[in-house]
Amino acid sequence: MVFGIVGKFFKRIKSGLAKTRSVFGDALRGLIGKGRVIDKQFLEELEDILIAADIGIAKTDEILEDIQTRFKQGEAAEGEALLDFLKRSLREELQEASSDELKTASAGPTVVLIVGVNGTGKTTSIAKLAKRFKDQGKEVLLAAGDTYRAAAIEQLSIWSERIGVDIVKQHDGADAAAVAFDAIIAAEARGADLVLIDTAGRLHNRDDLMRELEKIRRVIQKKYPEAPHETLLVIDATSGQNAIQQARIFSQSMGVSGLILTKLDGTAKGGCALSIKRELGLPIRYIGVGEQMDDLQPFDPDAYIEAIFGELAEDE
Ligand SMILES: Nc1nc2c(ncn2[C@@H]2O[C@H](COP(=O)(O)OP(=O)(O)O)[C@@H](O)[C@H]2O)c(=O)[nH]1
Ligand SMILES: [Mg+2]
Repeated sequence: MVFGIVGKFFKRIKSGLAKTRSVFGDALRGLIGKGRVIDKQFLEELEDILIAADIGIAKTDEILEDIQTRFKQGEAAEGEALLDFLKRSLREELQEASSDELKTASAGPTVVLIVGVNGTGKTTSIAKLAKRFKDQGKEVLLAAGDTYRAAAIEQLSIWSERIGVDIVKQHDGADAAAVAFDAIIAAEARGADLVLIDTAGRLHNRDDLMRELEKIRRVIQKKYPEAPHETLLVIDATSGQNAIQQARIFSQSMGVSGLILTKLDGTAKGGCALSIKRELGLPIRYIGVGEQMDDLQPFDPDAYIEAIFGELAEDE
């Protein structure tokens, strides 16, 4: 298999990105097919496809320019060569994905703070991460830091039971920072490896929310100055440019270290991984490609590009 991508893992990504592949991949192959004359019409059609997939204007312009310098105008370029060029160009954009899954603590538990707007998938992503790390033999502890709604605490409690990991929680309306602090103390006491902290995505207003999140960080840092070891911002891939706006607000005040891009299965605009990464300059750490427990995967640029182009889709 190309790039040595593991079968089962790749299957999940491939099925999760089916919408993007059926629009973007198919359109590309339709346009380029067995080759194309590089002319104005071709460039315009290609531009439409790249923009429609949400790859972003900056990257699209770059690709169009590169094509004009690499391929002779007015002459037929081989389909294979064009597709290869496009793949490599998009792949480059996603390059610096870190090879480590998560930055871990040198001593004591690794603390991961999960932030993002309501409904983006924070709580379910925490459940998926907890399951993932538990399966790797790690001891995981959840912190129900979205104390704004009782339902949010309940939701995380249900996940903790299903997955079989412990949870630290208080009543709704409790101080989220206190919950986070309790969780860290508990994690240290029992020698847990990983603490995943859920947070609210909405409070009375944005300033309140940012203050609450900052307070959580401050309180954690009293105990472990280098924590949280990761602050992952959850972004809903179906919300387009809006997602980038939200991300800016969070990353300005929260020291976000990476992104979890959810709901890629719900959009044909899977190219947003490129525009989001480019605009925010933050690495994508995990992608959500469905509602099942194993539908959160470490972001693998090679697998991602293969899945949206989809040549491998015809192999099976
Ligand atoms: N299809 C799909 N749905 C997702 C994904 N991630 C989360 N969801 C759904 O999004 C909804 C909101 O998720 P939740 O974790 O409660 O969001 P929160 O408000 O940020 O905590 C739930 O119905 C999840 O099942 C994903 O990758 N794909
Ligand atoms: Mg939630």
